[in-house]
Amino acid sequence: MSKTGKFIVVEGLEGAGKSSAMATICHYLQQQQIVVVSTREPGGTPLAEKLRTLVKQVDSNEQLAAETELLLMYAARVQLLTNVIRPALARGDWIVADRHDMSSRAYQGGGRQLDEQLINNLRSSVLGNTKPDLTLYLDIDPAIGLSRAAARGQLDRIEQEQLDFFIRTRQKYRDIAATEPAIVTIDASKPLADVQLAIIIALNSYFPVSSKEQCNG
Ligand code: Z5A
Repeated sequence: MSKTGKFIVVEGLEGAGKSSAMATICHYLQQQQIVVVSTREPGGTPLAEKLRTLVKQVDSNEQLAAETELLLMYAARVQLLTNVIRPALARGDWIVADRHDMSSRAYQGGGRQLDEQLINNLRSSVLGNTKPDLTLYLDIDPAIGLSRAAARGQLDRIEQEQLDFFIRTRQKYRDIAATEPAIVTIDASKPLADVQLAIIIALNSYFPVSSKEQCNG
């Protein structure tokens, strides 16, 4: 029997609590003796990390075109899929990802209002068949998320967008989550302990103990 790991993605606006969720998921899986590889997007390979720096930096000399931003996100994603995610899944390891394709659909499709057909063409051209087995979407009012992010210090280029941008991004996230399978929406405005419990319940429901044993076998 071929060994294939599972691909879990955490999504949501800034300050939704993705970093905390990543830690909860990794800890939970490691307790089941599952080998976990955690990733982040954009980033996760040397080249993709350089692209991350490019898209996050504020450059007062040249504005980044929305289409360029989209292409950089997918360039970074293809590097990560090719060099990290697919090899890990083929080994039977589990991927726990801080953002993936849903981010581009929400931020570049919803926030930037880029043509959905353009994004879908790009997705189908470059992503291949590797899709998340489960996406945990942490839903948060952007005003709350941004205030959490702002408390950490200086805001990056995307975080400096107007509230409207994040309202559109959240709406797109919610639209996708409402219509597509294997996405669980979690109310991220709740206290951390409640969010963590909701995450564990979702993991147990999608990956009952028997599937975890099979994965390690
Ligand atoms: N982007 C894009 O546009 N298109 C794409 O395709 C991709 C990404 C892949 C990545 O930045 C940026 O790229 C992002 C989207 C865009 N831009 N924006 N804006 P990033 O990775 O640096 O930023 P982020 O992903 O938004 O991460 P973040 O700001 O660190 O958010 P977080 O990880 O979700 O939050 P956190 O660090 O876990 O929590 C924030 C604070 O809230 C922290 O102090 C926690 O202790 C606190 N917290 C967490 N949970 C709770 C609860 N439940 N209650 C109270 N306080 C909490």
